[in-house]
Amino acid sequence: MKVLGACPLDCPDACSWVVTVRDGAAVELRGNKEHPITRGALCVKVNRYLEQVDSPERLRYPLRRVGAKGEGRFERISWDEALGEIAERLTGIVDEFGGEAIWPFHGTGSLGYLQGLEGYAGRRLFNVLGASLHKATICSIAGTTGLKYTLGGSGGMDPEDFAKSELILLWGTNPLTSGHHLWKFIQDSGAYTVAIDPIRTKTAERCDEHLAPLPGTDAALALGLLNVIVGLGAQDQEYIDTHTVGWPEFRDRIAEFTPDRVAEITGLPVASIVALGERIARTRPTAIRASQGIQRHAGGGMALRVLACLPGVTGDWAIPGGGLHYSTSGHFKLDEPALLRMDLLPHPVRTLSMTRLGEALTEIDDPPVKALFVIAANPVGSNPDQNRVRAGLAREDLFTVVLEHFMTDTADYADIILPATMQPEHLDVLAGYGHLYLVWNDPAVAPPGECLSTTETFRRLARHLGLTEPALYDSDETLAEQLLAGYDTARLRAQGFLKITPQPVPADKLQFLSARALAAGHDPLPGYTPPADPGDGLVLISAASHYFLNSTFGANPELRRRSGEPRVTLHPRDAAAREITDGTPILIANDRGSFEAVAEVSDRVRPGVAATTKGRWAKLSGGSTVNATIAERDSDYEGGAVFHDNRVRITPLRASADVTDSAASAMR
Ligand SMILES: Nc1nc2c(c(=O)[nH]1)N[C@H]1C(S)=C(S)[C@@H](COP(=O)(O)OP(=O)(O)OC[C@H]3O[C@@H](n4cnc5c(=O)[nH]c(N)nc54)[C@H](O)[C@@H]3O)O[C@H]1N2
Ligand SMILES: Nc1nc2c(c(=O)[nH]1)N[C@H]1C(S)=C(S)[C@@H](COP(=O)(O)OP(=O)(O)OC[C@H]3O[C@@H](n4cnc5c(=O)[nH]c(N)nc54)[C@H](O)[C@@H]3O)O[C@H]1N2
Ligand code: SF4
Ligand SMILES: [Mo]
Repeated sequence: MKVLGACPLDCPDACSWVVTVRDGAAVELRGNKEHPITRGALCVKVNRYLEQVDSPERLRYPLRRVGAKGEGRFERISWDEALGEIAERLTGIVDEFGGEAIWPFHGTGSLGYLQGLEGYAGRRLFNVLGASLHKATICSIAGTTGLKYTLGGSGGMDPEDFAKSELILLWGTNPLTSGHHLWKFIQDSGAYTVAIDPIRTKTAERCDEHLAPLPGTDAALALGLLNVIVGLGAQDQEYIDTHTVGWPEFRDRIAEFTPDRVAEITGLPVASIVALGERIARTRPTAIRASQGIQRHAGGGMALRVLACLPGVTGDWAIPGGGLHYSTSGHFKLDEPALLRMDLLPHPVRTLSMTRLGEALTEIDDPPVKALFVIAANPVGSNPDQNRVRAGLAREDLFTVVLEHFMTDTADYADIILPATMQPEHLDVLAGYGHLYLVWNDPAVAPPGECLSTTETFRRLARHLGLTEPALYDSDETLAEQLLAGYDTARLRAQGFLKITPQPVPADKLQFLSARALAAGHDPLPGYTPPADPGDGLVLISAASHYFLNSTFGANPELRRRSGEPRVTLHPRDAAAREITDGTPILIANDRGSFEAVAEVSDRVRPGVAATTKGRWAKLSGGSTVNATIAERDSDYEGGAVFHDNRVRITPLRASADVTDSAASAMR
């Protein structure tokens, strides 16, 4: 038997897949050949998904903590005991502190609307309890907000149109690692390709040209390119006059960013800036692919605003194969209100920012967070400020429930662990963020042990709480129907995918001058916001690993073997200055924390920059990871994370005993 499903992971490609079931077991998982983006191929990670499903390490039964928080010692209990205890604790907390003392902390482990998606799973129940709202600030919010200021929406180009481009700028994005299906469209185009990335990534290696600016300076670079374009008189005046707002003001801003000034800010040669500006000026259509990595900086939202203005000046927004693709999420108009049922809230409640978990758990007192539900997230591994997150999770008075597949660094801190189903075992619906297709996932096999879907877990918890609201008991099919009102659900289910009609881009006139930005307290004009880590040392970028998906797969034996030990790459000049050679064990530290790795000395990174990858498990990497060095600081718009705006001191490990001491004392 073959069952259609979809990859649930936080990846733009939202692949459609086919599960082959024999004797009740999933024996094969393949990319769906019919899906126009998946085209039969998954990826190096998800080719091993069934290994994860069948893993001996998989959590199969509810567990109760018997050791200290963080120690990871648990005993098996029944679902009735687990849910009974949770109901009792929640009731006590709501009575004493109010519902807002509960924080449903959602990660991106699954992007399924029913089983995982940030802020969705279980929200109806949390609404009835009056729990705090979760703001998903960890990934893409700054860029999305910047795009909304400029474009009115954040949807952007249809990625399939990249096949029609003549010039493609891969700007702060590494598709061959973090969403490789776009690459086929880039290849089909035959376009001239330029990678703009402080690191010579797998993608940059395959491009015709690579520019390596200093991190966090992209807005200045884009303004410099526009300076060249406008200097040549190559702006599309007709597009500007009919489709944009605020050109005279923006033109003045552009004039401030001469190639000389931009060269100084970005660390790029003047000639490279001028040459690329000239190339853009003469090439239609030009497409920009920027993704989330580029906006993990103090000025990340501003960077996306400026990037979206570029095709507004050249007129590319009006040409198929031209424009900007960041995330297609904004094109999907599903009936989210029907799914979320915010009307069930008894009164307005506060919102807590995902990236400020450490602060919230250790400082907030109005009311304090007393119950934390961790749903498809691994904040010890993936959040900023690992040490502060650990300190918060270690609080004896905090009641932590973790819904998981594996015993992660975060699950070690749980009071109760609830075993969750994996994708071939439950029903779900997803929307791609790197294409315009809805994808459907039917359950193919029965879950192992006593694993339950997130939806069923919350239906049962509602019963244990004695709640009578009928919406808390809707079946998965009903939830999907409510979400997909107006769509042909039968067709979606039968074929596994369905292309949606995109929203117009820009939604109305493109706002060079943004009244919305001004109203939110920001510069109404796009500009350049410099990096903000006040520390010294190299800028450490921790981008997507080829072998892990955030911290998912971080314990898969084969993928760990292939990724090797934790490495930090330094430019030969920066390495020599620190007496570091290739293979030297090093300590990477700042005032927030430290971790250990092996040095890789290579000109793949530009001087002043160091590179590593995200997704390691702390307990499999000597106790801490790069996230111990990252600040819980907000970027410019809406509290976005600043993972790549991170300065660190790097020293050879043997000579750094004193540094370790000072890092440890900084942590205390
Ligand atoms: N250093 C550094 N850190 C980063 C980033 C960075 O660039 N650099 N990027 C950040 C980004 S972009 C993101 S999106 C965040 C992601 O951070 P998180 O949302 O914490 O993602 P993961 O670390 O993958 O953890 C997801 C967990 O969900 C579990 N899971 C998967 N599916 C399900 C399910 O259906 N049900 C349940 N209950 N659990 C499930 C997985 O087993 C996994 O442990 O990480 C951020 N962390
Ligand atoms: N294999 C794999 N795929 C993934 C993920 C994963 O962990 N592993 N994570 C998924 C998730 S959650 C997300 S959000 C997406 C994110 O995917 P991407 O947007 O690709 O995110 P990153 O890998 O963080 O950054 C992309 C590139 O931006 C570069 N970069 C960093 N700072 C700057 C800068 O200031 N300027 C410029 N020009 N470039 C910069 C980095 O060096 C990196 O090569 O990928 C998804 N896909
Ligand atoms: S992680 Fe991305 S590329 Fe890999 S199977 Fe999932 S959606 Fe496809
Ligand atoms: Mo993300």
